[in-house]
Parts: sequence; structure tokens; C-alpha cells
Amino acid sequence: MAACVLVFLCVDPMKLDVTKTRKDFPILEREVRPGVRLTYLDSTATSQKPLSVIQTMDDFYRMSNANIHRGVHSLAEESTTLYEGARERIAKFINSASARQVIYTRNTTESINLVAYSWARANLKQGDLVILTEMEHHSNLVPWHMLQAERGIELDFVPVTEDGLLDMETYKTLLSRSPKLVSFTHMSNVLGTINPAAEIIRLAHAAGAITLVDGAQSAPHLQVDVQDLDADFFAFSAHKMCGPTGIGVLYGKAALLESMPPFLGGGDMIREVKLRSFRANSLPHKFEAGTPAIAEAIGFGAAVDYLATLGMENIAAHEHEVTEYALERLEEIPGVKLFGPSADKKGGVAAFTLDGIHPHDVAQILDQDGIAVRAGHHCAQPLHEKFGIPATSRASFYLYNTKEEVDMLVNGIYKVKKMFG
Ligand code: C6P
Repeated sequence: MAACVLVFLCVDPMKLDVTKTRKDFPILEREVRPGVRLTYLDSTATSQKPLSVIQTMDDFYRMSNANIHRGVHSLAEESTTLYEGARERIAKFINSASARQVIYTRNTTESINLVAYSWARANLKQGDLVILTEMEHHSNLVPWHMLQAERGIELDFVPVTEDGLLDMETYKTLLSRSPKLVSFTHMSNVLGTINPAAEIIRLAHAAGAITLVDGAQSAPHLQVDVQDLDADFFAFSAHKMCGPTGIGVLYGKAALLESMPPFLGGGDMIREVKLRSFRANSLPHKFEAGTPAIAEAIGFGAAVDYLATLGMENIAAHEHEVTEYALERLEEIPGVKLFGPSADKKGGVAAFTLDGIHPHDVAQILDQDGIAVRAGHHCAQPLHEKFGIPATSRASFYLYNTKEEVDMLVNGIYKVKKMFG
């Protein structure tokens, strides 16, 4: 508590102290090869982890490791308390009305699949319409393709405009066809577009549809308030928000989650089992079959503590500053084509092509200088098709990135251009 007070006395609470923040991430100190420092511009794929998360998980395995919900011995109680305590803090982080509405999953992908297998298979029949968008990640496309093949549901898509925004007028037209579900990404992992989620949800509800928000890219970067959004389901992953891999969350409105059948069957998700029948457990355990990712859930709790201490608004403001600078600098480079809207409508993502040079070559040459960017379709192949390109190079920015790193990227791109003549 005393430390908290000191932090706020010493640092302008509106401004993220990036030099100090970087010291929390041991990996940022490393050299990729002798003499070459890491410039990590791939947090959209996965973020780096602060010491507090690493230490929390290390402490758990050293001191408290035991299975949860299964023992009365001290360690079992301790690990259960830590695991459920993390759930409480994650619930608070997204302003869920209760922790029982926060279901632990492996990641965003599994959260979306949970809705597709449980809610959708119980509620959708042949001909029912699900609205998606053209900027979805494969995780929010393929589960619906699978259901379409199995059930004959219909899919339709909100188009993406040339400047990387959702075409809201067409969305309104699609809503007149009485969809059952609208499932969309809050923030695009390629264009960086921050979609008007509250408005999309309000319109969906007015048309009688329920909503699923893919928050994989928004939860790490924006202040998310699931009650304010009025989202029916909200899916996100720990590993993109300073937490470990192997743990994610599906948030859902209590009445919906209560009404849904279990997803996977096994231990912990049951109240009673007979040879020929079972009764499901209450929320949230109904959807958490088998021994879960205990250390990872506890690490996720430490990650949201870390983000909350820095302040999500401060994180978003810092990322905006770096992204705005990055877009300005990248635009200056002849042959660079950027995708997505202007900085005021997007998060910390800059996807681009470089005239005549394959994105994989760009990424590989940047790597020689320790600059980590991703190249490919970023699991958003239909979006790339829409723009008539097979792939992009993508630099992404998080709370530890600096304008100096943007300069490194820009210099690196000039070097790529020089190498290719
Ligand atoms: N995008 C990227 O490099 P998982 O893998 O389940 O944690 O997250 C899936 C996912 C879902 N939706 C969006 C918008 C995403 O960006 C991602 C993950 C990473 O862009 C890995 S492909």
C-alpha cells in the first residue's frame, strides 16, 4: 500500500514511464545474437511477461502446488484460494458482475468454440443466421464454418471498407434479416481497427440477436467493461496481456451461461455422477472439466494486477503515441503501403507491404537486426484476400515499446529496400 502511494506521488499518473516499465520485462534486456539487442514488435502474436507474473508462477510451483477443488490438505486449500482469487481479480478487471461469469478456458479460440459447441448447438438450427465480419481471425470463422457444415446455419459478413472500418450501413441491413448471433472482433489483429463494440451490440440486441465479442486484441490494450458494453459473451487470452500461455477466459451473462449445456465432460464439472447419468456443477465449474491450468490462471491474476497498476488508460495513451509516430514514419518510406485506419481509430498495429518484396523476406531481414515482426496472413486470410494480397508484414506495439524502437524498424526497412536494390 505504501509503495502504491509512493508511485503516485513520484510519477505523473497519466503518463506511462516506459523506461521503468521496460525494466519489468527481463526478456527485453536480452541480445538475440551477440551484440544485437531485441526489438520486440510482435505483441499482437503474444506479449512479453513481466517479472511479477514469472515470479508468481515460480512461487506457486515452489511453495503452493497442489490440485484444486479436490483436497482438504493445506496446499490444496492454498492453491484453490489462489486459483479462485485470480478469477475474482480477472472478473474485476473486465467489470464482470460476478466471478462465476468468468470461465477459464485455454485461450480465445477455446472460448469461442465453447460458445459454438454449447450455446450455438443448443440454440441454432438450419437456416438461422450468424453475422460475422470480414476482418475476423480464423478463430471466429472456422467454428462457425464447422457449425454451418453440421447444422446448415447461414453466415453473412459485415464488409470492411477500403480504409479498414466496418461498413455499419450494411451491418444495419444485415440485421433486418433477424440474425440469432452477431460475433465480431473488438479490435482487428491486422488492421488494428477498434470497432464500435457498444454500438454493434446495441443494434444486435435491438434486432433480437445475442453477441459474442472476440476481445483477444482489445482486452490487452483497452479498458474493457463488459457490463457497459452489454456483451453477452466476451472472449480473451492471457498470453496477449502479459500473462502466460494456456489460459484464457470466456465471460458470459449469467442467465445465458446457466442455460447452456456443459462443453466438455469429466472431473470438476459435475455435482453428482451415477453409472448412467450425471448432474452438472454450478457456474463457473460447469464449463471447467478436468485439472485446469492452475499455475497459468494464477499467473493471469498477476498479469491483470500488473496492468491495473499501470492503468489501462495510461497503457492505451502510450500505445497511441507510439502508433501515431510509427504510422507517420512508415508512411514516409517510398514503397510502403499501410493497411487499416488512422491512428485515432486503431490500436497498436501497423500491417504493411513493401513494393516488390515478400513480407517474409522483410521479416527475415529485420530479424538480422533483432527486430521481431510477424509476416503472413496472421490467421486472417479472408481479410488479406479482400485487400488482394497474400500476406503483410506486421509490427505491433505494447506498453513497453518506444519511439526509438519505431526508428529501428524504419531504419531496418530502408536496409531491406537497399538489399533488394
Ligand atoms: N492472434 C496474431 O498474431 P488465441 O490464439 O486463441 O490466444 O487467440 C486467437 C485470436 C483470436 N482473435 C484475434 C483477433 C486474434 O488476434 C487472435 C490471435 C495472434 O494475430 C495469433 S494468430
